[in-house]
Formats: sequence, structure tokens, C-alpha cells
Amino acid sequence: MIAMPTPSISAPSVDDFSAAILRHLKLSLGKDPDHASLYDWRMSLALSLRDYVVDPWFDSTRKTYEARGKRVYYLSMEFLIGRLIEDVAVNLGLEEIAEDAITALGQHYGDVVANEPDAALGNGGLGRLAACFMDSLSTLGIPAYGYGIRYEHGLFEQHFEDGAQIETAETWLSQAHVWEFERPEVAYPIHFGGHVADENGKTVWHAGETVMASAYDTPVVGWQGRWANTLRLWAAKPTTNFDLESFNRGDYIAASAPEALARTISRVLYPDDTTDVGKELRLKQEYFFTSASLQDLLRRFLSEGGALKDLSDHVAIQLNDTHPAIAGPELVRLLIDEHQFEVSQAITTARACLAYTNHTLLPEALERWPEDLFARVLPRHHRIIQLIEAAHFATAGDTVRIFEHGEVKMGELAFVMAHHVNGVSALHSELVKETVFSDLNAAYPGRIINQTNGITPRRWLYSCNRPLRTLINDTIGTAWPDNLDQLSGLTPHVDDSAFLERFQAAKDTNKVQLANWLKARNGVSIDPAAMFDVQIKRIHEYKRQLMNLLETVALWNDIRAKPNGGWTPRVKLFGGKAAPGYVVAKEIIHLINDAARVINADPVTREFLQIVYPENYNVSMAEMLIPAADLSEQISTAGKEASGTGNMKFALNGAPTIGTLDGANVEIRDCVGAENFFLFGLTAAEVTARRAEPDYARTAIAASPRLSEVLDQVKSGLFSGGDTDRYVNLVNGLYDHDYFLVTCDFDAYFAAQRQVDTAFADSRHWTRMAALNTARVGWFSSDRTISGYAKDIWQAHSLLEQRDADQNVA
Ligand code: NBG
Repeated sequence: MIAMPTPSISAPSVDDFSAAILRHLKLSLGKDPDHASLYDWRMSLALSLRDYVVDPWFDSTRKTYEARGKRVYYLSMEFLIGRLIEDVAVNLGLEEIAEDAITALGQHYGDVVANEPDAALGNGGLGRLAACFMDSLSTLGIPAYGYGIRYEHGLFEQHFEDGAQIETAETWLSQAHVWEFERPEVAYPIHFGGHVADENGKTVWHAGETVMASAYDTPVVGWQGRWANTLRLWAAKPTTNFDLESFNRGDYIAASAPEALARTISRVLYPDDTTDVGKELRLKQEYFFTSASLQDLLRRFLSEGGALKDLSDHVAIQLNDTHPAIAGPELVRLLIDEHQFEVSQAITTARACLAYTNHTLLPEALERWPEDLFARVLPRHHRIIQLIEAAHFATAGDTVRIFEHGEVKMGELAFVMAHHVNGVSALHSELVKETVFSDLNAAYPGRIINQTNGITPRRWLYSCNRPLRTLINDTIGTAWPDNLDQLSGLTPHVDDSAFLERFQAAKDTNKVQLANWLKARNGVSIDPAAMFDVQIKRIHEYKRQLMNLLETVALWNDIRAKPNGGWTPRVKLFGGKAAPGYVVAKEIIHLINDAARVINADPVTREFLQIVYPENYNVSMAEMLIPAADLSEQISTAGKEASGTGNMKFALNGAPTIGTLDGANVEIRDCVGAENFFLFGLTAAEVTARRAEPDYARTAIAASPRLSEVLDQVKSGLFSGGDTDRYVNLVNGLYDHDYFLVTCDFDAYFAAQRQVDTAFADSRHWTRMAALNTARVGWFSSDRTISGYAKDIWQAHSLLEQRDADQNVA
């Protein structure tokens, strides 16, 4: 365990910090306070905070170079960062000073902070996990670089038009991104296409097209500013900027063509969550950032005088899903083509550096590229993968192929080129062994391990839930944010009435705040005394937002039948985006909004039941919704949600879960206790068995009058203004191919919800249960997860003790 490190920055006074903000307003923004807009204030605040990040960042970089130890390289197509002002202020311990300074300058701190656009360089859990990991790597003082793409357009913005999802381009970079530093001198050529020739016994790649990958660095400061790593994002630029000859001829479009073509590569984030996209551009994006990152880390290693045969003593490369799986063949290519390695030596060296995290078992999400496309875009790598496959056959036999049915299978490639493969929850890791990679697991026993996901408590409790933070500080002291197991110190207090009252008061404060925000943003009024029942995540059939909605309609029916039945008032909150091409997911969104319109207008049920679906769910909205939630919906079909991380955030903020035995729910329930978790539904094994039964869905529907009624209502056009076509596919889909077993789990889910109603009505009991959730989920800190990766996969070490020793000497 790391000794308590000292904070590394000396905090300014409020006056000094106000002066710094005014200085930036004048010198960086060119404004005087009388004419400054919210944007100007926000930029000045961010720049003033950034000034305090630079020294710890330099210091960490210096320490890293001096230590010559292992560096971790986290390659991820997505980093779902959100806003940074509060994150940085909180980590630097400058939050109060920043707030006081802004207030003293006559501005509203909340408005200034909210002016920052979310950096939405990711789709969902996978991207947010990468952002939490960066926070933990810095907090733990492990030398690390995050590598990804600096997308010009992040995840699309979601709007509802008559209840249907409409997407528009996101434009976060239309304003300067203050946190980053452009590094024009750090640029690498990335080649595509062309052909491969054998020349003088050497294989030579004559590329057809080249773009430059240009670096932008964002410092990521950890807790108490004691360490800061770098997130390096690559932007694509042309090798030649601009064709002056065409321009002078008046052909302006041709003159800018090279630039436009190159820029396309880092233009947009693919808005797909767990589905594979077979697009050439996507393959180019993946190769683009992976190659740039590997060239960069090799350059760094060699510039320090390293010998490449020792590479794996100094370099640990983590592949976040298969998106950077091309790292295997690319590293082999660099070693062979540019550093004269033998094939087998190159493969061994590369494998010793590489590890791969699997994030899903959904077959459609395991990337495969048509072999002819792959060979056209990356002809040299196509050959190298043949060498890799041959080496794999030589050790493990040829039962598992990388090339199959005219495709290149990236999951198998990543597996074969990694020294460790990990799943992201205990259940998921077992299923990885038993299903998608069972043959490879047999061929390479011990290679698959588990690292259960985690979340950063700095953002997901300390910063987003101030009332609860204060209560925890008052109860157990202030050492918990980087030692989350200490939350267990709350346990003895859960039978203390004064503590429970304060716990509930904190929740109520958050609920009122959410209600006010919804009123201001959407004009919707919700009652903070009602239960806030929240499901926020990507919209996907396996996550079963549809089951939640159908249960809501069933409850509505029951309330209408018995309006004086003593119902527990509930607000069902939904949030999330559907991939633009995912038709069924978009139908589900439409149905939720349609049902909301009808149900919310019903005077008989209004005081008991409301549906609210704010558009454009993102990280910042999650930071509002999670602290205000009473109930966390984690209702995926068992075996399908690899882990989930939202489930951890809710439990940490004192919202018990209603959920299935899926992903990390299993471990959360083990921690919080079965009596503090509303479990229902089939297990993963039962799901598989049930699916094998003929007509399982029709049988389930026939056995459930409640579900039959709801499905008939949806089909009848009750929610779609009499339109009987709108949901015909959705409903018939449940009868004919209910792959995710909504119908089979429906009654159990409905029953579990009624247990929730009863439990919620006993408010003292409920608060105790909520408090126990907070007290018992300290294990889900991403600090614990990262420590596990560092120990079991990377063999990487914290340099914090070193840093502290040096500071004490100084
Ligand atoms: C997602 C899983 C989640 C998991 C996150 C982070 C993909 C491909 N997978 O269950 O669906 O929590 O990864 O591991 O986005």
C-alpha cells in the first residue's frame, strides 16, 4: 500500500486566484470584465486551473524519465471524458477557491462550469472506463500514456422529434479545447494501401497513400495533484497542406482535396456501441491511431538508449477491446521492417508487451474484416498476420484460425498476440473462457484472467455528490477518495437515526436539484418525494429498456384499476442514445416517449406515475441523475452485460439495484448483501436453456395475462395516436424472436418492482439499505482495478513513494 502522499501544489488565496482569472480574461481572452461572456469566464477559469496542472505534470514526466521503469500505454479508440473544470479543480484541491473566486467576480459558478462542452470521445461504458482508468493511473502515480483519436466530432447530439430520435453533429472543437497542448513537432507518417514487393530478400511495402498523425496532449492530473500523466490524442493531417498550383488555376476544391481526405480519418467518432461496423474508414482510424502510438512509444524508448530486445521490460501496452488489435502485426512490422528483427523474435517481443481486454461477448461486436478489404488497406499487415497465424499453428495447432471464411478475425488476432487477455467482471471472464475463446483458452491455459471494472470515486462521488461527500467527511474523515475501502467505516452508523436522517437529507437535496434542473431544461415538473427510478445507458435490446417500459405500462394499468390502492409514487427516468442505424433501439426510444405522453397526461395516475426521458444523455447528465437516484435499473439479459459500470456508480451514491445476475451486478450483490439488492430473473445458464425451448416467448406471454394486455395495448395504437403500424415489428419481434428474453423475465421483474414499492414505503429501512450500498462498494474503485492490472498484467509500479522521498529531501 502506498504511504499517504502529500498534496503537491500550494493553494493560492481566493484573491490571488481571482487575479489569475482576471489576468487570463485580459491577456488570453482579450476581454475586460464588463464585456466578458459566460464563455470568456469559463475559459479564463479553465486556463487559471490549467496553470496549476503544468508543474505536477512536468514533475511527473521528469520522474518517469529518471526512473526508467515500466510505462503503461493504454490504447483506446474512445475516451469519454465529459467536462474537466470540476474534475481538475477537485483533484487539485482548488474547488472552493475556484468557486469563491468566480463568485467574488460576480459570476455564478454552476453556470460557468456548465458552459464547458462535454468531451464526448466515446459511446458508453468502454470509453468512460478508459477515462476512469486515466484518473486512477495518475492518482496511483503509475507512469502512463493514454493514446486515442482527437475526433473533431464526438458522439452525436440526440434530439427528439415527436418522440423519435434525431441525430445532429456534435461540435466540441468549434471552440478551443483549453486543456490540450498542440505538439506540431510530434507527427508520424501513417501509410495505407499500395503493394508489397520482395526486393533483395526483403519485403518492402510501397504505400499508396500517407497521412500524418499529429499529437495533442492533455495532462491528466490525479488526486491531490500529486501526479499527472498524459493523454495523447492524434489528429490526422495531410502530408502536404495545400496544392497552390490548383488554387492558382482557380480549382479551389482540388486545392484543398488532400487536406479534406486526410482529415476525414479523425473527423468523427463512430456512433456504434456494441455492433461491428464494416467500414474501410473505421479500419483506417484503428490503424491510424495504433500505428502513431507505437511509433511514438518506440521513438521514446529508443531516444532513451533502450535496446529493443528489452522492450517488454519498459513497455506495457493495453488494448482496450479489439479496436487497436492491429497493434500486434504493426509492432511486428516495425520490428522486422525497420529494426531488422527475425520474424519469431519480433512476434515474441511484441507479445511480451501486449495485453488485450475483452469487453463483450456479443458476437456482432467481435470485429472481423473482409480479407480483401483488409489486404487492400493494409497489404503488409495482411502478410504479417499470415506469419502470426503460422506461428500460432506451430504452437497451438490449427483449430482456431485468424483467417476464416474470407475474414480476418480481430478477437483471435488480439488473443494470439497478447500475453494476457482479461474479461471485465468475474462472470464475464468465466464466460469468455467458456464461450467465445474456449478453444484458445484450452490452447493457451492461464492466459485469460479477470479484472473487474471500477469507477473513479473522485468524479463519481466526491465531485458529483457534494451533500453525500460532506456527510462522509463528517463521519469517517477525508482520506477515503483514494482509499475507497474506508467507506466501510460508515457501516456502524447505519443504525444511527441522526446519520440516516442526514443520509436521506443528502439524497433529497440531490433530488430537488435534479427536479429544478428538469423544470428549467424541459419544463417538466417531478415530485422529489416520489421514488426516482433510473435507467441510463446506451439503448440496446440486451439492456432491456423495453422490459422496463412494458412494466411501467403494466403498473399504470394496475393503478388505473385501483386508483386508491396506496401506490408508491414513482418517476421512471430514462436516458440514453441509440446507434443511428439500430432500428429496433430507435423504436424503443420512440415507444418510451409515446407512452410518456399518454401516461403523464392521465389525471387518474399522475400523482403516482410519471415517465421522464431527457434528451441527449451524456456524462454531465449522469453526474446529475446518479446522485439523485433512489433505484438503479440493471436489468440486462443474464450473460450479456460484460460488466456495467453505471451499476457501480448508483450503488456508490446510495441507490439500491433492481437487477439480474449479470456482469458486475453479481459482485455488487455479494458486497452489499442480498437483502440490499432486488434480484430477479433467469441466470446466464437458464437463459441458454430457455432459449433452446420451442416457442419460449409465446409460452411466456400466454402465461402472463399482465404482459399480454400490455402488448395488446401497444399494438392497438393506444400510445401511437391510433397508428397500429408503428410498433407492430417491435411487438411481433417479442412473440417471434425474443432473443433477449424480455417475455420470460417480465413477471419476475414486475414482482421484484412491487417488492421495491413496499421497501421504499418504509423510509427508514430504505435509507438504511441505501447507506449500506454506499458503505459496501468501496471495492469498485478504479484504483483497485488499476492496481490489479499493474500487478497481474503490466508489472508496473507506482512512482509516488519515489516522488515523496525526493520531496522530503528537497
Ligand atoms: C462494454 C460493456 C459493458 C462494460 C464496458 C466496460 C463495449 C464493447 N462493452 O458491460 O458492454 O461495462 O464495456 O468494460 O462497449
